[in-house]
Amino acid sequence: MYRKSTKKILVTGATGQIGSELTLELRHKYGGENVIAAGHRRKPGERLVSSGPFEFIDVTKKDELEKIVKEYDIDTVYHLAAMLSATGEENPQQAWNVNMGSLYNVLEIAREHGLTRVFWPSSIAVFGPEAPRVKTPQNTVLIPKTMYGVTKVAGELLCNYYFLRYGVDVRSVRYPGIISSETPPGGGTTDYAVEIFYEAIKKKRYTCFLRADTVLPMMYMPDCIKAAINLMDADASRIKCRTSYNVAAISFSPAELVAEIKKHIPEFVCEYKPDFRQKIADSWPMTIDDCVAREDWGWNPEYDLASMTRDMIEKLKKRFAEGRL
Ligand code: AKB
Repeated sequence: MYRKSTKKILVTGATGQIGSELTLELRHKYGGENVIAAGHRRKPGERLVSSGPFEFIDVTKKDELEKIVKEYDIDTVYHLAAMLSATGEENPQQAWNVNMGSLYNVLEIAREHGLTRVFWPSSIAVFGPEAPRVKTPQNTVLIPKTMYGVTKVAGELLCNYYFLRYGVDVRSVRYPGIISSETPPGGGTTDYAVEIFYEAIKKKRYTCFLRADTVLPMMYMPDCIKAAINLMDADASRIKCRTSYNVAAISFSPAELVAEIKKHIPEFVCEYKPDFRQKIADSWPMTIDDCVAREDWGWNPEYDLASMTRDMIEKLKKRFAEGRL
């Protein structure tokens, strides 16, 4: 039987916070030519363009997506393009269209073209205040209060449906806030935990849009990439959850993060001016129970608050010194 020897991967949302780093890691693993990066409006960084193919597509348009899938003979999709929680509240209709329209297109194309695997990130935003906020379990009530959360719950159900009905091997994790040093996030409620590092290094001051005591689940980028790749590499027999897996790493408040940053930058000062994002944060879990992901496919994060903070500051200080921040 004919078998393709190499995976042909498409990453949508490749210019975004997760996409820009995940694409490079996948290219490292599978070869630059075999990982096609797709973005929409944002200009791709130099490394993204020089390390493999890059295409501009609008993932809400099925024909644009399908053209790339056919042209490159794609068998695996990491579908990351999405609007996040805070921008989603500014334009809920667009958030629904982008998040649900694009996921529906990806799943339909996976069904029609028999794609091998699809990765789609869900989020802790699927939970609302009715769910336990401490050690939020894998299976609990999902009544999100944001449109972003609504699209993530609906998306999880759609993924599960496509698996059960059509056998599409779609896999997902519920990411917490992601902290990264390469590409800043855009439009999320957890974005403060990235902005704070840039401002601490550049200005030694930051005004936080959440209250000092707002504890949220977070994860450092190397663990975020590890979660996606380990889940996609796992044997299908180990994937028992086809909605989305809880994955946890670190939970902290802005005050705890400030105290950790001060160990490296003692003169750093943080003020607090909560805005509309506080309400979103207050509806989300504080800590996550990820025992199912640990049991099923061996999830095990590496970074804690201290090691993440040290690494972020080291990387950003270097870029600042080189005039690249
Ligand atoms: C957001 O804040 O919207 C995202 C998320 C937790 O999914 N970072």
